[in-house]
Amino acid sequence: MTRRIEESELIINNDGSVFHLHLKPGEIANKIILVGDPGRVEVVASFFDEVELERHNREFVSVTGLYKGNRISVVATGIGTDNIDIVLNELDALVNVDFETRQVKDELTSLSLVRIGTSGSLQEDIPVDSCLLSEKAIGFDGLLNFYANRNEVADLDFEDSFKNALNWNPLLTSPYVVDASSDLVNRLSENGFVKGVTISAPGFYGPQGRVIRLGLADADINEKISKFIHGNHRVTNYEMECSAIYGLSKLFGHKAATVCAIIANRKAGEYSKDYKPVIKGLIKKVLDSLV
Ligand code: R1P
Repeated sequence: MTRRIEESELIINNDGSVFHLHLKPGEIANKIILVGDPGRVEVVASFFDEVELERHNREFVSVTGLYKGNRISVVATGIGTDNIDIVLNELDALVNVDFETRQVKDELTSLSLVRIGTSGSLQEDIPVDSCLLSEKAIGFDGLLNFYANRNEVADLDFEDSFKNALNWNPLLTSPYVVDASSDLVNRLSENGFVKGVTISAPGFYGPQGRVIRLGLADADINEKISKFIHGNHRVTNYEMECSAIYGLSKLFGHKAATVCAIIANRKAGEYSKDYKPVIKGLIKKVLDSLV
């Protein structure tokens, strides 16, 4: 007999939907595209042959439909790894918790999650309007450190070498490093995306080394990050969700990968003139890789 999950811990709305996503069990597909921007959901859904359902609550916008006859969902997460904690836990509950008995099911479902995002490059040779597949994520956000067994899914060797190279500031949360699903990376690689290591930051300005009016605790952090090498890996880009998606997916037993349009090159100081067509092309490639 498994534990009954209390009403306060997994909140189910009166209509039977999960607290934030407002989706009911059965309303999401096993293949899910995650996007940060709620407006991007409509762009993904515009490729669907037919739409089965649309739902929204706060920034969490979801559509389930068919693409080339395959059931796919797209869910907007909004910005940040704190939102990813909500989205991943609720998506997992929708497939792996029985909402009637409030118990974890005996037979678990593994989801395939692909994030399509936007990102800033930390290497001069990765230009704006290119697309980058994150083989590994570094979490500056600390989310995974709240969960048991984080060490079992993390690349501890990479973490140590990264912290040493950066002379890690003890006032910051310890970074965690987690790999993408190799299965999804292999499938997405067929599109010829540049591969890299992505930092997810808990902010857009200071936590990504941007100075507008406020100075940084470590003014050289991005320089050190760009030069860092571990084995055949270098750190390629910043965004704000990938680490938590990889970390929680590994703990839950789901598959995850992230592909981003590079819309800024932080080394060259450049920003894309119009990244929307790049995102559109990226969505089509990811959809075709999933079916
Ligand atoms: C910041 O502007 C947002 O853009 C990036 C970051 O990860 C953050 O969410 O991704 P999205 O375009 O997917 O939102």
